Amino acid sequence: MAAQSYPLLCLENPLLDIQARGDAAILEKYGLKENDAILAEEQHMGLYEELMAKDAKLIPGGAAQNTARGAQYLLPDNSVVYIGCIGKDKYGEILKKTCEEAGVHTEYRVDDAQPTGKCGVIITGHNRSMCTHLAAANEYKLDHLKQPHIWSLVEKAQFFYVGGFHLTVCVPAILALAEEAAAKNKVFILNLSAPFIPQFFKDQLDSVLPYTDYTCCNETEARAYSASHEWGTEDVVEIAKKLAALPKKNAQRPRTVVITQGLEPTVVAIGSSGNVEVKQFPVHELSKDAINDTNGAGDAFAGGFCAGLVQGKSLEDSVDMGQWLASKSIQELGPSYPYPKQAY
Ligand code: 26A
Repeated sequence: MAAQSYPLLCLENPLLDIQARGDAAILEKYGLKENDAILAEEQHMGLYEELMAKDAKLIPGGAAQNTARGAQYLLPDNSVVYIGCIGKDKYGEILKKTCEEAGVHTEYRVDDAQPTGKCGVIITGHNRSMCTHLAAANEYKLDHLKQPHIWSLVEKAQFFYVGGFHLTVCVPAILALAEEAAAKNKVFILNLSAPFIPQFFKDQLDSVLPYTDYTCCNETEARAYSASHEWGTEDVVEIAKKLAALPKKNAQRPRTVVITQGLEPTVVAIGSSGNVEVKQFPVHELSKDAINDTNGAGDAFAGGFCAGLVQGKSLEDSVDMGQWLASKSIQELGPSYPYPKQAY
């Protein structure tokens, strides 16, 4: 029997979110900013138990895994496969089951030694601070991707979505997907994921960026990219234009840069040989009372946007699908989507 094919293949770090409401005191205790995402160090290890004691909820997370579930929410059955590394434990089982229920096919590497990764999420008002202990998620290996039954899924996929967070884990696997996309004129999408990626993983990011057909980020990540490359501008439109105009491996497609900025309009820059076009799309505003929490809003946007691309929709429609799914997700607890399914 011919193996199943999935048009959209996503790669990144499967994590379980441990999410609770918090306050300035707990942020200060662990040296966290109210709206940020960082990698946990020794001094953060007590955070997870402290959040559990605050009646934290365990919610499936991992940025690109949220995006994979989001895209599948809007696409026909069997459209999305997600790849990453989990541990041999209960948390890993929860992630697998959640993806299955969302109709996302998973091909996890299962690490023998490390537990499934977790992300402490502290909610204060409409902000979320995330502190990730990658554990097993840090053990993803190119060998896993190159196994024949998995590489055949890569060969059958037409769209690749990689979370920039994976730049801290396995650049060779990201580049293998990027090369496949460039060689066969498939679509490669990268999310910058967090300010610390352009800041501290600049070289890794710069090795992948030339392959991107779509580069997605929010305004803070865009500014962090500009700062780390000494562009001398904080203007989101300027940064979008400059990102779009960076060198590109596959000259058959222009680079499209998509920058979300919360309630402000989504900025899109499309680069084609020295001539960059900019468009802005206002968001459909949600009343503040309707917001549950913003954890996963950007992932949901990316999920809706990718679903549009996979369906061959216009840029305008794809952005609209992203904004629609983001507004649905922020009305749920954590990076989740409404069930029973709502139609776009
Ligand atoms: C490497 N890091 C820091 C991370 C993450 C991450 N996903 C992958 N790698 N830090 C936070 N997240 C996820 O981001 C989602 C919200 O956008 C969280 O698990 C959360 O679900």
